[in-house]
Amino acid sequence: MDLVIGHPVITQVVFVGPYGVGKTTAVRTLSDVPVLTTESSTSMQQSRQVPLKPTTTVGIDYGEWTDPQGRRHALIGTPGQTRFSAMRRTALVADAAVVLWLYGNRGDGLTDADQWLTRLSFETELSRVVVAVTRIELGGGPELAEYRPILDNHLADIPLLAADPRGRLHVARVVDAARTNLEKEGVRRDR
Ligand SMILES: Nc1nc2c(ncn2[C@@H]2O[C@H](COP(=O)(O)OP(=O)(O)OP(=O)(O)O)[C@@H](O)[C@H]2O)c(=O)[nH]1
Ligand SMILES: [Mg+2]
Repeated sequence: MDLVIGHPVITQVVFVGPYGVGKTTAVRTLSDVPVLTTESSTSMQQSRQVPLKPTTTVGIDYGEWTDPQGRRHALIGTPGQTRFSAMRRTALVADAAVVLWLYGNRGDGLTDADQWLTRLSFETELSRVVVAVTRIELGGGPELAEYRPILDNHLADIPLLAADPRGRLHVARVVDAARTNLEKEGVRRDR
């Protein structure tokens, strides 16, 4: 990968969430430079709710994206597996915007959302977090609106979107929401 020294990146957007939800996919979908990944082959068995996939992120995935207004974003994928959670915490630097990707086709989707927000509340400020729910169209999980009270329980007005990590426009919308949210957070801090 060609990295240009001193290349200005304005926003760091960190993707977090459960194993296999699509964090690496989202980085690959949107990045306009070759993505640097730390994927390793996995021997994890397919379980009821987790897709079988040949690789898992053990460190950081890194891509970059220039939005239509010319703003440059670093896209950072983190590992979903608990055993690599130290890497996630390392990526959650103080000035990062955070996207929590969740499965939208799981019966326990609301519990999962609640547990991830609790976890993140110890690792970052929830005012930096936006929530992106995948796979809603597959069914089997809650309606998008059902996530709202769970989110509000942690912090009012956490942005909530449905998005497919494989869709470029979807991921662009999510990253834009994360950037906008971070800017609002900046305004709140300046007051
Ligand atoms: N059907 C469907 N598949 C999806 C969707 N989003 C992601 N996927 C698939 O789910 C898989 C996600 O894999 P990864 O991107 O490696 O997931 P990850 O979150 O990086 O996983 P870890 O790094 O292991 O935590 C890919 O095969 C995607 O194509 C979706 O909305 N619908
Ligand atoms: Mg990954």
